[in-house]
Amino acid sequence: MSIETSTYDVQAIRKDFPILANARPHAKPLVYLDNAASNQKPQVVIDAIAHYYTHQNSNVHRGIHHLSQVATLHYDAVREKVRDFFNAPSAQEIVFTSGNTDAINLVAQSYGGAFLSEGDEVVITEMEHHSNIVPWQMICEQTGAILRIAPMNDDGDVILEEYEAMLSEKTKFVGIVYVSNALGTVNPVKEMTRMAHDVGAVVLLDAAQAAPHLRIDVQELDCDFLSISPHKMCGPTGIGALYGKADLLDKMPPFKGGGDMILSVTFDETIYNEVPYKFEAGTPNIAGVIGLGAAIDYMMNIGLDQIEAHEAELLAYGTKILQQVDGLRMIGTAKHKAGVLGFVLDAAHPHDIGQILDGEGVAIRAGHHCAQPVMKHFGIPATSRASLSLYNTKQDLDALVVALGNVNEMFG
Ligand code: 7TS
Repeated sequence: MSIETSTYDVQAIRKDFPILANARPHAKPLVYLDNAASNQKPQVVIDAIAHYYTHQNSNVHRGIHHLSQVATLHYDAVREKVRDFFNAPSAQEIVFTSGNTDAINLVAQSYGGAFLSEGDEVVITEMEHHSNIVPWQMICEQTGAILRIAPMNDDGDVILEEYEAMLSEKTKFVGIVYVSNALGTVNPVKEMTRMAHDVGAVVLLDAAQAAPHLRIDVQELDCDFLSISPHKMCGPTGIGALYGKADLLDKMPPFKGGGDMILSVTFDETIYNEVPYKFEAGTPNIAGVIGLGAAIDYMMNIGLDQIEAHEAELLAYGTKILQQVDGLRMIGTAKHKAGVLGFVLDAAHPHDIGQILDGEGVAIRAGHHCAQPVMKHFGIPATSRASLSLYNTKQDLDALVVALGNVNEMFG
């Protein structure tokens, strides 16, 4: 790969992703626009995982033998990479989980279970992914806390005045999606966090769709927790990472019990390990962590600002050319968006669109995108969604528009 500082060499980047050339769905070149669901992996990530299993495989934090020490060294080194990626103050504030969903459940059950009580309020927005809704419904049911929903307008922007008015001394927790997976809205999370802090609430940012596209600085945002979904950022599946402020993680009880999360166990008493190990019970996904480390290196080598600029250009281009398709209506028209082009077409149902596009090698997602309240807001069962990654090109979006023209012809 040769990335010059002044130009973004997307063709060189594409060569890093073997699947982009290898996969030929229905004997067509692959146009992969389902990156919000999961994006593709560069060879360096695939190699890092293979290298780990070929040369370093062993369990971590328990062996005095050479391989276990090597595996532990590489595993813990990734914590430092994630710290750097988030600009977190300390690597101890990074907890590895099995995914973004697992990270949110950890916070809801551990923090919520310990610190929410009857009558307390938890505020989330109308545009959350189900994984930042259901864990809060569950913990509210368990504790008697009340879940409140900050509404959005028809562009897909949170109505900030209503959000602010909803916050009070009763608000103990606020969960906000940083970038909506269904709409692409980039929420003003720094301002929303400040508003929540003004009433003493603790804030979690769901950055599953932000981390692939935007530079994240947890110190600047001042959020209390932030979760990511590495398989949407060139990393493997089955691994997640949670940032949490040290003082909060310290006072939270463990989420899961088992090996590695303890200092000592007797039948009378168990003393828990320090953070972050207190939250990492059992043998972790070591290969997944190694792959995440390689993915972060890969993205940082290209440059997070360069990725953001490239994708912003694609998003503007895609928005412009999609609007030229007959009968197409964008769902999600916020001013500040990232990565996502959601739409409906008069002529056909999203599932039919998805299927016809698939026949032409164009992979998009059709459905409710695990954000059913968003669909309800717009009074539709589903949308079609094209979502971007750092290797996409204007040609990919041109292919999408040509394929949508074919849908219109078939159904028109
Ligand atoms: N939060 C947001 C904003 C998401 O987009 C997703 C996954 C999750 C949480 C859950 O992450 P996971 O990695 O634990 O599953 N979003 C999508 C999507 O848009 N299409 O498939 C998965």
